[in-house]
Amino acid sequence: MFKQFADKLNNSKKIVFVTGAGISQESGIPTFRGKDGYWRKHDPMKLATIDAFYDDPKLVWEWYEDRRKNIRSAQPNAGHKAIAELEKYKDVVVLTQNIDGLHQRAGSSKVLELHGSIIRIKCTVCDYIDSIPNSFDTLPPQCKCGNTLRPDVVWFGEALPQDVWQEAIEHANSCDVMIIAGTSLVVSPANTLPLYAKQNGATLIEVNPDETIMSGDMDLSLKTTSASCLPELLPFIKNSNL
Ligand code: BV8
Ligand code: ZN
Repeated sequence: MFKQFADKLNNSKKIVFVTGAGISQESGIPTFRGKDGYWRKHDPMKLATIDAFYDDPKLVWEWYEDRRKNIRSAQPNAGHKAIAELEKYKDVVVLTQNIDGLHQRAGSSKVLELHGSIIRIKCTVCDYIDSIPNSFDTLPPQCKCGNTLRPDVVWFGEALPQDVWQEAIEHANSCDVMIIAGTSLVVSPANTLPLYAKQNGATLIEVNPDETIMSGDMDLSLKTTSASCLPELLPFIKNSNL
């Protein structure tokens, strides 16, 4: 699959991965827009908003608790593991839209969570932030300041954490290969990262069984799944010295 880019991959210094829900699909985690994305007939796009949270914080918490239970019982797949393995040979950075933490569980050390993490909570008012306890006595859980706690994720209409976003742009601007795996590239500003890399002359490789809005701008668009495809990268990288 990667034969025509063997030299580019072999000589690459820095590889940046931009990933989305599709890379965790083979770990049994529903994607956002796929037919399996709906929860109790709720459209995830509608639930992942501050308005939905203030309308019905218990419902939104139940949604995250359901997802968290599913994520806890999930395992990183061959796609996550291949990316982690590549770190032995190249400078690898993962810019993920996923809040599931599976890249880190696979062993990736440089992961930027553009949209936050489901295993962190924060207060809606004070600056309390913490990793999530195993379970809550009541939903929505309360902060010691008396206000409501929320998952430390970025909801639609909310800005991304600026320090994380600025760092993500720097990585996109300084890579020589960008691999975009398992994302529909519908959500902004994450979907602008390939543009930064392209402007920097990087080689863009897409891994997605379906067409995306940027498939035409890719140097290589592999219409397959990430768990079956990404392990095939290793032979092209292994025999190159750092
Ligand atoms: C912001 C965290 C500004 C929570 C998420 C109108 C037009 C354009 C843009 C907008 C608009 N209205 C609003 C906007 C901006 C909005 C946006 O982009 N909306 C889209 C829907 C149009 N963006 C925002 O609101 C962002 N914030 O702009 O702030 C601002 C600035 C200053 C001050 C205030 C505000 C915030 C966006 C982040 C939202 N949070 N997640 C949670 O997860 O619960 S987004 C969430 O959805 C995910 O994180 C992810 O980013 C996104 C889902 O996209 P994908 O991951 O790509 O998943 P999807 O299901 O779409 O696709 C899966 C793909 O995988 C498919 O292509 C499929 O074919 C493929 N696939 C499937 N199986 C496999 C596979 N590929 C490989 N292998 C497989 N096995
Ligand atoms: Zn508080």
